[in-house]
Amino acid sequence: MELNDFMGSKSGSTYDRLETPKTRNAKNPGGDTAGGRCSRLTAVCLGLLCVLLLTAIIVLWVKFNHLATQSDYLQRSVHNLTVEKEGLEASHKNSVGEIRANKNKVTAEKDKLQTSYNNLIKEKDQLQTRYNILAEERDQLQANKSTVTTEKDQLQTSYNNLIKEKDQLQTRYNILAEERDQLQANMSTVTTEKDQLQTIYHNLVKEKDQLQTRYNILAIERDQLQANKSTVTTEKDQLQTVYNNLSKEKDQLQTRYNILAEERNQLQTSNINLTREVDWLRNNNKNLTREKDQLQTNNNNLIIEKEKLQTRYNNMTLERDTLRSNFNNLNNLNKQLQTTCKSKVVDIHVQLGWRSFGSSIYYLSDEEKTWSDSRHYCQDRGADLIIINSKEKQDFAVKTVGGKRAWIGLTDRHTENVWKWVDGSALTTGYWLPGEPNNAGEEDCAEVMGVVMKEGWNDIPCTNKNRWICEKSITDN
Ligand SMILES: [Ca+2]
Ligand SMILES: [Ca+2]
Repeated sequence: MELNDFMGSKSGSTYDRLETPKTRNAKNPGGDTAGGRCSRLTAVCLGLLCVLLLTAIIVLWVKFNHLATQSDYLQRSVHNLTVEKEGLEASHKNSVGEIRANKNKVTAEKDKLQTSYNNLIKEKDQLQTRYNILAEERDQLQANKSTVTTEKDQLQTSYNNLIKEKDQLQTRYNILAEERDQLQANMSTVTTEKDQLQTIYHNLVKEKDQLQTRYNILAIERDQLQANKSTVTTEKDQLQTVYNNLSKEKDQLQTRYNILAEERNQLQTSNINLTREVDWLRNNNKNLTREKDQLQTNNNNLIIEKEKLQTRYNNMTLERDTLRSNFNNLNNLNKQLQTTCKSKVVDIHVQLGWRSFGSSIYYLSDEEKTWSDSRHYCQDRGADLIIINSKEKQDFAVKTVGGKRAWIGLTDRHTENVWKWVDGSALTTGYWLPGEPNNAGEEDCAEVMGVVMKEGWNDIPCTNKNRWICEKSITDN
């Protein structure tokens, strides 16, 4: 109604304001064209304005309704909150009342507890006192307990000993019981035997009486027999003498019989052997006769051959004597040539720097080579490194190197510490310097030193370079 009023009032006024020009235009058609156009434009603008206003009014109406709804909701909420506040206030009042009531109860209980606490303090003091008393009693009891424990241990020991003694006594008792049982068994046996013996005794007494009677009879018979015995004894002695004589004769005869039997057996054996020998000799005789005939034939042939050989032997003896004479002449010539040749060889080598000593010549090099190269040098000249196998040769070598040093033909390169000469012979006597050979750094070749106070041998590495001494035997050439 308000909106309609509003629209009606608005429309009416606007219409009034628009009515005038239209009316004016209607009143003046075709009079003023520009004024009509202006009026229409104004009317359109007013229409648009009205539409805008209407739209704004609708939006505001919608918002108003929304706000009214929210306001109702808020009012209901406020109402609910008010109700709740009142409920809470009532609850608060009730709670305060309860709390106050509880506080009074708690205060009363606190008083009771205080009273109880005081009572408990008193009881605690009493208990403390009683506890102290009990502690003292406990200590006393503890002391008593240790005493009792000691006594208990002693009693336990005594008890154990008694147990052992009891066991021993039990064992002895068992043994004694067994012995007693055996003795009882023996006693019953002995009693039985005693009864038997009693019976036997009575029987024996009877027999003794019978025997006494028989003994008397026998005594009489014995006297008679005693008389007979002396007679028989005399006869027995005579017969014994005869028997002894006969026994001796029998033994002699037996001995002679045995000797004769042995002789007979020997003769029989000899007879058999002789028979065999006779047969064997007969056979041999036949064979020998045949062989003798053959030998006789052979002997005749041999005599003929011997005569032939004797002739040849005589001829050959003559030839041998001639050849021997020729051989001696040639041998002497050979020795002269050898001597001449050796002296020539020595002369030639001496001219080349070699030195003569004994049956060999020696060469001391001026240059230096390894042990192997030095040896090759010597071998290329029909010689080898020097072999020092005597004191004279050692002195000669020392004198030859004269204050220097040189390789000799001694090495242990094949087996460590087994020194051998270049001809393969083993070292027997060495002239080593003190402390040598020491193989200090694989030293396998020997050198001779002629330095004063150091005249002897030393082992050094074979690859060292050194002078050397060649040795060449004159008798080999
Ligand atoms: Ca060595
Ligand atoms: Ca050495």
